[in-house]
Amino acid sequence: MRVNMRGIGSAAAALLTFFTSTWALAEDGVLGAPVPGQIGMPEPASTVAQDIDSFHTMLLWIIIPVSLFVLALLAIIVVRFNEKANPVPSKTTHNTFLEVAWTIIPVLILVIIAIPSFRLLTKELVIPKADITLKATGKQWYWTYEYPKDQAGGFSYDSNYKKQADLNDFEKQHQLYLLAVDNELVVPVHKTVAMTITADPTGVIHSFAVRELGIRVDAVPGRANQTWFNADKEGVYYGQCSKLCGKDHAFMPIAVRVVSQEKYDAWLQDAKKKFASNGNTAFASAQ
Ligand SMILES: [Cu+2]
Repeated sequence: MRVNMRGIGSAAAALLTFFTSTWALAEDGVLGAPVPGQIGMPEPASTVAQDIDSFHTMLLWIIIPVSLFVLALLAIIVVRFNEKANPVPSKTTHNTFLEVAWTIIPVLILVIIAIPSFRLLTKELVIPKADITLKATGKQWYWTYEYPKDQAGGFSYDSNYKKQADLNDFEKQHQLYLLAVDNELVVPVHKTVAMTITADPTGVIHSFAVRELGIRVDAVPGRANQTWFNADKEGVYYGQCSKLCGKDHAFMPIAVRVVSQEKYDAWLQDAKKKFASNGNTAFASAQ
């Protein structure tokens, strides 16, 4: 049978166009949302997210050889030591060399994994000096964002998912239903943003997670958890509540819009007026 190389070539080209076009940039930066046919991780937009990706890749390079090695051992046992091939089994019960080896080698592998793992955890948990501190409160079932008095004039607003009918053309085109929200969280690019994450005291546990920014923190009633990110690309990044919190768990997405400092300042002026009726928040940045 003759293989039609031309056909395969054009199919591959079409596929490539499909993948690259769905990665198209939003009007003002990266679109940090899943795309149809996506394979692998979305492009990281913070150093923590980059480190999470490289740690994941490193684990893959360890897991694959380990799995193949175990598979090979199993295959050898099945072929060489079945009842037919090996009618008189060995009565060996101990082999000091083997026992030491199969203890030490896995321990070494775990140590090799533990070092970058702890380094990454430390990076995530030790909050660097923040340029802005924001607060997100998980409620049933939406998020409330607060901007501190001393850094942004102190205002708060609710962020609800957009109904199908309210989606704009861009959001429809990129299938952002259940990701797009009415009021996004807006932050400046290249600035360290510390976030206090909590949940409504009368509510349930949620989880604030945005993959491309490398953050995922539980929002627990009565507890103030902390996380941070420093976005290195302008764009809009989507996340979802990542703890099963109840009937509308799927309907409380997170949208973070990363903009230039000028655009952020302009947005801040508008937002202060727009959300003034919500009352000033007493929330201060505790820096
Ligand atoms: Cu939730």
